[in-house]
Amino acid sequence: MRIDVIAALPDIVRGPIQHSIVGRAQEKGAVAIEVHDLRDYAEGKHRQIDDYPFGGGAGMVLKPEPIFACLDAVADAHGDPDEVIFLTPDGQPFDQPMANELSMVDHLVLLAGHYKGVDQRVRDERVTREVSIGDYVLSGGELPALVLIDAVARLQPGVLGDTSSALTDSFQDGLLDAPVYTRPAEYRGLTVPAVLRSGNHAAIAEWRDTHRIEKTRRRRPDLLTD
Ligand code: 6GU
Repeated sequence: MRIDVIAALPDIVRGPIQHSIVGRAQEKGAVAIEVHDLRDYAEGKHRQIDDYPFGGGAGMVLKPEPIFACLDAVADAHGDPDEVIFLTPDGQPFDQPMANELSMVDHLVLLAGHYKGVDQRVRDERVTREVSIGDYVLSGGELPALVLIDAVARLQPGVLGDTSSALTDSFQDGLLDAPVYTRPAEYRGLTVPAVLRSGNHAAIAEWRDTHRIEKTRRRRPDLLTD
């Protein structure tokens, strides 16, 4: 899988992708990520990437030319992407089914806006999908792009040590995870539920199911009602 990220502040994206599971996914060749600095595609002495909004109003708007130029350069070098995703708070809410769907795509472009937004012509002509990571406002799409990359990279075959572990995640089957414990079995008088140490796999599975349903009912009843 290939992911091209186009960003006004590329350094925000570059740091974290070298670490953790996303870094491991790249080392394993499961995903290739390239981060493009929008300013590299801007013209003129000042390499300006944003400008005032027509009609007035607060905040700056990303200019169309550098974005079109960068998208063209990515397509020339690597072919037309399957999706061009614009990260924006007015997009479709990101969730696990969307992560699963995007993880099966060969080539994604992520456009991380900044300032007040991007010129609508980019959205009309080039963006195939608009995605939000939740109902709150961030100052740019860079952190949302990282969130999407992490969620998608960890689903690539061979990236997680245990291939079944992605399938047992919270949300993967619509329920939250059960509590987990590790050694020591007793710590400061706090013990691990005996069933988890019993070796009785059927009893352990039942304990986990019970706790997943109970936790989901308590914390996220909305997940149980569909
Ligand atoms: Cl994708 N972008 C910004 N700027 N803020 C957000 C967001 C995206 N998702 C939630 N808040």
